[in-house]
Amino acid sequence: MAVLNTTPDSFSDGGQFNSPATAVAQAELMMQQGADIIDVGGESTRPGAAEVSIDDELRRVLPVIEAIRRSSDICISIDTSKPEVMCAAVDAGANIINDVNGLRAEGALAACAQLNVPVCVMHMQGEPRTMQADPQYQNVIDDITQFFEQRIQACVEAGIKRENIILDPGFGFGKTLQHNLQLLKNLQDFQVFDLPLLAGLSRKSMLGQIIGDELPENRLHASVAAAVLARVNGAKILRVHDVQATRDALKVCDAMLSL
Ligand code: 7PJ
Repeated sequence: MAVLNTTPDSFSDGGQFNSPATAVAQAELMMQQGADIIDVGGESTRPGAAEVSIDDELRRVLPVIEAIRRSSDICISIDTSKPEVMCAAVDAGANIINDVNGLRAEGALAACAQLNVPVCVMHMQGEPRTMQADPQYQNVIDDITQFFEQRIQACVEAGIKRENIILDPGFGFGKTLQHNLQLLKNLQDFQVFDLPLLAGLSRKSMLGQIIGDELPENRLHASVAAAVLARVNGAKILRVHDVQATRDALKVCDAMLSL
């Protein structure tokens, strides 16, 4: 899953792809490099990010989704928490909903049940503005397992097919470095649900903390290592910025795992 931000303020590629033409060119490059899914986002969820109105988010993502869909039948996911954006994006050609808020916004469950497309339910503690202030867990694995149980139940009760659910522990979303490392090390614990796991570690600040580099663009090698570790521990989908490097590394993983 290749990240395509249409935001002016995302932490690592903000402002680069916010015209349809540049966004489509970037999407095409990422497809050539081996992306299976293009994740289009119009709302930065980095810690401290400002909120975006429905209209602004629609103005950012719809022209990009429409333009990609005109030129390709690649799978497109829409990174949003707003039911209005979910519906308009699928109408414009998106195939998957990717919600960092785990479908907890009013109307999000009903919208996804109606749309009948795969949905990624991500765990986040708190909200982007304040989530990194002082994240606390009794046990990060058990707490997130419980969250997944509750969200799966809420999804199914709302009419979302269980087989349409993808789970994501939400690396960096209300988690300390220790929490993130525990999640990475024990990712296979979430296989109890027998649903696909998605992991987003690419260029995240937890990697910057480990390697001691403040600049997201200097985290390529750390990101590839993290993607490999997540794959070995059961992640089916990796959300990444650096498609070619991750694709090659995952091919090596998969060659070994297929024995
Ligand atoms: C994630 C995401 C993630 C899913 C972002 C960033 C922040 N969606 N959207 N999982 N992260 N499913 O790329 O650092 O980890 S935005």
